[in-house]
Amino acid sequence: MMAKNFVRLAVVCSALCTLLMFNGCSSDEDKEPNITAAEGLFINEISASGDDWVELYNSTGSQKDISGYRIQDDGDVDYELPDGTTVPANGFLVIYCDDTNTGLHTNFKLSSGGETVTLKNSSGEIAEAVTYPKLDNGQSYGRYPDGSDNFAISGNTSQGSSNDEANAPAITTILRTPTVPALNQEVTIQAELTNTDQLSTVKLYYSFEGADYTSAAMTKVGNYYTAIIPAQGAGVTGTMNYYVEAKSTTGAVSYKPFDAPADSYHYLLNNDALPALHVNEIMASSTTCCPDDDGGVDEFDDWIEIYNSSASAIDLSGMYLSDDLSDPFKSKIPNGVTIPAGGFLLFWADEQGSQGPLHMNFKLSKSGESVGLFYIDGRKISSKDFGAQDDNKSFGAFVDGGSTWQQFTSPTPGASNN
Ligand SMILES: [Ca+2]
Ligand SMILES: [Ca+2]
Ligand SMILES: [Ca+2]
Ligand SMILES: [Ca+2]
Repeated sequence: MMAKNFVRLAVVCSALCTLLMFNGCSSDEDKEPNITAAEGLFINEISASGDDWVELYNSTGSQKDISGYRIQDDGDVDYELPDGTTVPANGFLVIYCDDTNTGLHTNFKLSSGGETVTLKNSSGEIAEAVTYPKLDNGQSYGRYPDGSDNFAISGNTSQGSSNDEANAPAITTILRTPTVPALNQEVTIQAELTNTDQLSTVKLYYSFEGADYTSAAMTKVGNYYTAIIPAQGAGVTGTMNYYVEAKSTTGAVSYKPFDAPADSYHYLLNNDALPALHVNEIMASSTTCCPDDDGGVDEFDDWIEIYNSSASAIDLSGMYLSDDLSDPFKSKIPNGVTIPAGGFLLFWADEQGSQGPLHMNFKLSKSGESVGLFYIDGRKISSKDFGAQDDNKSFGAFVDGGSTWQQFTSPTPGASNN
């Protein structure tokens, strides 16, 4: 995964360098030929998050046979379209990038972070290449109008049909301040949009504890459309759900999250007493110490030990671990994870969630950073900043749960440090 991303990054960089180099040249002969555009065939729309697909558009009045054409992303492999593949006159053809490797289904997927899709003709010449940006679920990158040189991110997709009707402003980012609201505190929601030429309205919708959604117009302040969710009153606890809607003057609508209101963002107003849990010991660089338990293969991964100093078992379901104290919701602890009274539990910081519920989606930096345990509402339970670490030595509290930390040459993963 890392290696693949690195290769992709390298390819993007080299493509970018090439582009910059061509920009500096005045000679036309350095430019890539755009064979299909001349032929009226276009990569017209790309979806790369959730469902990955590429839509081709034929702007001419006659059917085009593209048997043997090849399509490729930034990876090393390309995919040959089968015999008999055609794009109808003034019509569209969808190629599904779902890694199934048959018919109109390619042997690769697309990166939601952005990359280049290349179409080659049956002679292997590059017919067209489109570099798309980061895309979220429900968004696509396409030509407006169909077959033109004007690209935009749309908050709506139009797989297999004209882009024009679907063109909607796209909501790229949503921010919440504060990240972890206290009881009876107002909360500011900010939305960043792109493709706003035809923007009509931006609205925030919010609902507390399952009530009907209330809408609030979002007004542009700096780069962001902004609205406020009011404070809910002293002592009021519960769940606030919210989402953002953007409408174009043509009536096209987009949402974030894209399938709102079925899906929404939320925060929790909560005043539970925080549990007696402690970040107790960490390992940030292991080569020989204490491998994890995945499938009998020794993996010398980073880990975090949590200590329950109370006299009762504690259920950690829905709490969070993070290596960034400003991003408490980084890695959610799944349901069913408990620590017995006075007990210890090891979490693996290995970015290998498929290895089980105790595997978190971050690693610890040998050069030092922070690790925190956060409650279900994002409030901090326990955290520790640490400096540069030596291989195979841990850093932990002595005594368990205490505030004085030291290096251990004999780590005690899952057991007392005392
Ligand atoms: Ca389309
Ligand atoms: Ca590490
Ligand atoms: Ca592992
Ligand atoms: Ca320990």
